[in-house]
Amino acid sequence: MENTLGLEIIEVVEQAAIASARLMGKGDKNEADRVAVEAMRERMNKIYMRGRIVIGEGERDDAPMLFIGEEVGICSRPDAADYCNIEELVEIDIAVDPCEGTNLCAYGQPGSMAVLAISEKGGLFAAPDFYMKKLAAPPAAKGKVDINKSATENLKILSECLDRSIDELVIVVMKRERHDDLIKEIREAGARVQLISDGDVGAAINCGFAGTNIHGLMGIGAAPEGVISAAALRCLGAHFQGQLVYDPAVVRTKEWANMTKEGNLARLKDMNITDPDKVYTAEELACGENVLFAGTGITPGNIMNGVRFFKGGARTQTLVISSQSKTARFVDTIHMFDQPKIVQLH
Ligand code: VTB
Repeated sequence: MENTLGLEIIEVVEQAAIASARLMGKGDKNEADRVAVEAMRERMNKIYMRGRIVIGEGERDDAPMLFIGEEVGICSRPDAADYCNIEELVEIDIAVDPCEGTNLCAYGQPGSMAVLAISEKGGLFAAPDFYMKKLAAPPAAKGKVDINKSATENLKILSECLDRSIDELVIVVMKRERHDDLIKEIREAGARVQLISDGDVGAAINCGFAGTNIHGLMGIGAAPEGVISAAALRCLGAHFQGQLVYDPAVVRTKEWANMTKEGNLARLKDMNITDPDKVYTAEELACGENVLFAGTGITPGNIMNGVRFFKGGARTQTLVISSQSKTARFVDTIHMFDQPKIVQLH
């Protein structure tokens, strides 16, 4: 899978990031998202693959593009038999977030990325549009920290696994009212908190690399983003656990103001999620034999640069993590927009 798709997948996230970056700082998050979706879809549909969106912009009715269930790639077209040897092509599931951290992009803040994860069919958990309690930690703490334990206990475990005192730990938490108690607990336990306004995928991935000075991600973010984070962290051998959150009183967002816990539980049941309290590991959320994560920085982040435009082009940085080749590659690309066509000499 990696051999045939890897390079083209890089271009998918690069194109989405460039499109969004043109709107960086313009204050219009919907437009920053829309152009990324369009660019991602256009590039994806030029790839010889049979892809299906399992995590995307929402259900078909409210998302015109990259909606859940949408088939992408040349070999998904009705006339695919004319182009591809369909029987031989592996069917691929794709989770996308074309502009992760739309607010960050719209307001010129660090940490927005164009991201996706792919795997063979059935290899990614089709997370519903719910919230998810998340715990991410470096490889050394994998399987040792536990989302069922308190933050205080997990900080002790982290400090042992990483061989550093608790006050040397930095934990990322999204700045939300629902995290007030969690933030207080982390601080009281002696660790330091890095508050972010958005973009918990980037924060989770930072936990997978040494030298980022980020040692954990705790708190509640969106579930689809949790699956993309899990895909990256699984490939990196780092820790990720996620548990769906369905109680509006816990989430405390105005979007969920009119929802009820009972109503949400019924929605989950309709989606065949029989155990709504299940704690999923990275390996369960991204269970495929081969998993690939790709992300391009839109605005600058901790481990990746954002898109930088120059006369006639742009430069991007992309992180590609593969479970198959056990590699994390940083791909630095110069895009030449105005390059004249090379004349063929006979
Ligand atoms: C979460 C988080 C994302 O938006 O979805 C957040 O996972 C929205 O949370 O990384 P609220 O509904 O509480 O605002 C992001 O930060 C950006 O898409």
